[in-house]
Amino acid sequence: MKAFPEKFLWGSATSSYQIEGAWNEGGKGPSIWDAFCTVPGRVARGESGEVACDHYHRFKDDVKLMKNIGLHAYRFSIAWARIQPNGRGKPNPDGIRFYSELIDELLANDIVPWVTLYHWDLPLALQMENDGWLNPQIADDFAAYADICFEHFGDRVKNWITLNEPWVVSILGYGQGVFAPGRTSNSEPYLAGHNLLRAHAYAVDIYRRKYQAKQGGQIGITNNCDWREPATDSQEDKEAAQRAVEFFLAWFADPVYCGQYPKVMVARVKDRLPSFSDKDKGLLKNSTDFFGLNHYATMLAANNTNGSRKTEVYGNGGLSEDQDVLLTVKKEWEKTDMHWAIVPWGCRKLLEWIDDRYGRPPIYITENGCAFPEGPVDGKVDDQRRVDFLKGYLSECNQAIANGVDLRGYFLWSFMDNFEWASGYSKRFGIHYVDFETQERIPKASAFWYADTIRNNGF
Ligand code: PNW
Repeated sequence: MKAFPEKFLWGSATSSYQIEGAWNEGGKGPSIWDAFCTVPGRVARGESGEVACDHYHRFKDDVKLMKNIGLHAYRFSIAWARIQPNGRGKPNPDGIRFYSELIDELLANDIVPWVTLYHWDLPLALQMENDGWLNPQIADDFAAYADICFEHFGDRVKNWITLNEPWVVSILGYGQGVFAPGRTSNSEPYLAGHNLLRAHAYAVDIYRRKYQAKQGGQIGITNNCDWREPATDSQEDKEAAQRAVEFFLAWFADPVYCGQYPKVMVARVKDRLPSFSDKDKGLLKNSTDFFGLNHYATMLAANNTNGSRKTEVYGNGGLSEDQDVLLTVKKEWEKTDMHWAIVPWGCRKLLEWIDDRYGRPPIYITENGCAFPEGPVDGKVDDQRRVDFLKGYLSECNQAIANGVDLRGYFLWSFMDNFEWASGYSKRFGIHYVDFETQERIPKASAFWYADTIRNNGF
């Protein structure tokens, strides 16, 4: 049996646009994902989050399901456009009420809420009127929105995550254009990333000055990163793998720990990488109370001088021409339905890399999981491959802890099948199966396995 530390936090996660539906109810304004889904060809089969899991109406039943598997914690996100329909100004009472009731329901069931303030569903008005994350003004807008959330929910919410995966927002939203707002550029990702970091820092500053002492919570940021293993033992490939992780993760983690971008990025991106003002540097440095990590996959990295060979994998390491890194996967590695390679030891190596670079920070894995297409047979869903995946990744987490990493919790993505962005409803990450016609939920074998694991604090 793999036993975890007594206080290890076992959770599961979702996000607003992926599960709530009710896209225009309760005074909610449109978000960039509501708009993006209407653009022909952007989302598989023209699907959208209009209804999704109808969680907005079914949240009480969903909390019951969480209680059934014994979750300690539930990570969800707040839709900014429910709180401020135009992204600015007075809070919308119905939006406040919805999240307030959800939080109360969780607490009544002994489930600790972990709240993400931004999981990609930017109020459309801020995109149309202000160019979204390209405009420096957004840092103040985001901080004002965060202030409203701290004020209304902070008496009960003690765990805040400012942003989910600024890398995805920047690279997939402004570089490759496969996510909202669908822009393609080799400079905008660095500008968007810069303003995302500033927004994070301004929100944390408000929390720390106005709320933290009184409310007694913690606040941090969640970044995503895959592991990059050197393709060969050559010095060049080792450097390429290191460079790839810096372009992926240190891009956002160095500023929040050290107040600056990694040297390798400054040297290579040159004037397309903005620089921080002294004020911003000061606010960024040490602006996270924990390291939030979303981790899914591993690739091999080789040096690729002058970007001569092209990596063509969805969700690759970013703007590859800036990195001169060629990414590949081993044929024998098993892949999920997203074509992401299942390499559990990659998770341990990444945790150790973080531990080393940032001086043993407390780490929470805020997402890990896999898409497999299994559906119900005679009312049951046998997703043994997901159970195997979880065993593999959790074993390596356990080993990382044994090796000295301060890993404090794990949130399984996802609590239920949901709207998987550009892939629509076809990619199923949930430990609960969702029938999107009837909205019936069926716990998969992995949900029962996870319940046992939580109960035993190991497996
Ligand atoms: C994360 N990539 O997204 C998100 O936080 C979730 O909302 C999402 O459902 C989950 O992972 C599964 O996709 C990512 O291309 C999307 O590297 C793309 C990438 C990574 C994470």
